[in-house]
Amino acid sequence: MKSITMNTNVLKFVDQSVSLCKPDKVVWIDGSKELYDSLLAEALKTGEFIKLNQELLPDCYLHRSAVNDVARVEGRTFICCEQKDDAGPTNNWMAPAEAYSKLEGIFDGCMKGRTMYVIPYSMGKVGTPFAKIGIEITDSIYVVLSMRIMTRVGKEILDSLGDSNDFVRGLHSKAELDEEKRYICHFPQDNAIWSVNSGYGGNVLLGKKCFALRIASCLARDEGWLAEHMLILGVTKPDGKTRYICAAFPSACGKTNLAMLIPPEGYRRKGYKIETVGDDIAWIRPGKDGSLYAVNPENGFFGVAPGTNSKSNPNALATTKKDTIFTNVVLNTDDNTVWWEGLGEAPKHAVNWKGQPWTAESGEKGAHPNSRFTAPTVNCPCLSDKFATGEGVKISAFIFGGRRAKTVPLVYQSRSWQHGVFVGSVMASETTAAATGAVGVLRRDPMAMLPFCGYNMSDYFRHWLDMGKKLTNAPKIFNVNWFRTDENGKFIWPGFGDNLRVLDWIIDRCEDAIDARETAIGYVPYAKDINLEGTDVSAETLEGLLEVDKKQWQAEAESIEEHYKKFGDRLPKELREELAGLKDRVAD
Ligand code: OXD
Ligand code: MN
Repeated sequence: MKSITMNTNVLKFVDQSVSLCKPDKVVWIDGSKELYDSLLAEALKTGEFIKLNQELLPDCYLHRSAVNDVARVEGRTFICCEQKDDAGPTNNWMAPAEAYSKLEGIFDGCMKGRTMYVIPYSMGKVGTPFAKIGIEITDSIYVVLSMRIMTRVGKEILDSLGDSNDFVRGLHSKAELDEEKRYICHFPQDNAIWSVNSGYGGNVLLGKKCFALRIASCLARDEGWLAEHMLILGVTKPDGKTRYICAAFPSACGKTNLAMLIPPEGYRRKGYKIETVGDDIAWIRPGKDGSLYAVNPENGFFGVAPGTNSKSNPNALATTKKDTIFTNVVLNTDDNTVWWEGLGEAPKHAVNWKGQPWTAESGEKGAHPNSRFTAPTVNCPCLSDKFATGEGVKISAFIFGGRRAKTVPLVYQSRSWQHGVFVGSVMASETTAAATGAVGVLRRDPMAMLPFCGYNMSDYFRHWLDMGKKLTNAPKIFNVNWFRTDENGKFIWPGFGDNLRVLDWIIDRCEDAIDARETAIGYVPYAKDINLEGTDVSAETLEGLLEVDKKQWQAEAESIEEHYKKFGDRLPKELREELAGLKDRVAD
């Protein structure tokens, strides 16, 4: 097929990839419906896609990844910069020359007998100051059809690139799906990403974690902005004004649920509204007014299916009712629809995520815990108008959070920007199934960026501290914990829509509309200031949720000290000072 650009940099990149991978043919993804339809037909023919009930789920398809390939592989994800120290203690590192040579061996001839697809795409809306362009080369139709949902794809992206060399080069091949030879390598100095031997979204939809976080975090450091693992939501209060909040949580901590929250009945009646701008990634730039402005650079949601239902997240469920690719969920063979744990009664006749006959009585999970839906952002019933404009929304607050059974109160506000950076740098949560490895273990996950920061995390903290100095109207920084449990291990706070009660307090604090109690860890609400009307939560329970126990925080400070050890001397001294301040304040 003829190329659809004259850009010599793009043509060279494609030629080099062809010489290396040796595909039978090359197809340029021009964004035309005819081309997508033909790829879909091929994927249906080979079984890569299964057509679902088109009356109930129009344009929806099921895809299954290989059983050994169901999650991001942090152990095989590398930052390939010249100096190991520049990747830092939290990343795997390989020297670029070594990585290129190792991966060239694997890519060599890997597309023989296959088609190479060239996908021009943009993160952010083309023509806005936020937009950045990528070219992903792949041998996977699943990748092409998913990138079509997750990003803006087509010939117009190349037109807007013109002759420029300013694009991220992504090379992906499923190769043999060999776990031993699976690598996700990032080359920040070349703006390049090489991913091989995986077909799982998080490893292969290169616009998402690889570009929009790992590579973009390096660009953001160099260019003076922030690329963050954050949702963006708008809260409209009865005064009709919308305030925007960015929030970072580790994977599968209810981030998509918070982004699409439905206000409790009483709040709806008063005129509160929540709008979603993004559920996973925020690109954030300072404006001329000294505030920060954020966009969601993606064009779709890659959400965790299990647990999504009409109570936890009706908006996400509605989003998946058309134009969606489901991965590794259960196929209900009675009506050819999909099902996952948490979606109500299990189907009588079904096929599990591995493609085997399955019933709930087997005691095994039918959907993989990390099964996903890939759905267009425009399907979301509560999508903000601001999404389509691609203009940044002004951020009032940053929220950090994680799953903490004890210690961390429902919400607290940091004492300053610097203290807020400290709070983000010590974020911690129990691990989930979105990443491979142990589940349920507490791990520190600074700003939820541990697997996504493309450079030394100490320098990333430094960048956050420096950004704050440049802002005259910086967002306030908060920490939340929806997950405190009672002595029986049950969650105390109802969560979901009721989290708006906490957002409401946060907004009041941003506008200096309300007092707070100063504690050793920051500002905590007076219990009377969190509206409990319409909940089963008693004032006494809330007092408990807001409690700051000095003993527990002494232990926390010790654990933070341990966490900081791995950063050595490169850790900004301001953060050590913050830790020392915390220690002082929680001392007996
Ligand atoms: C995701 C993740 O898939 O954070 O969004 O793992
Ligand atoms: Mn994520």
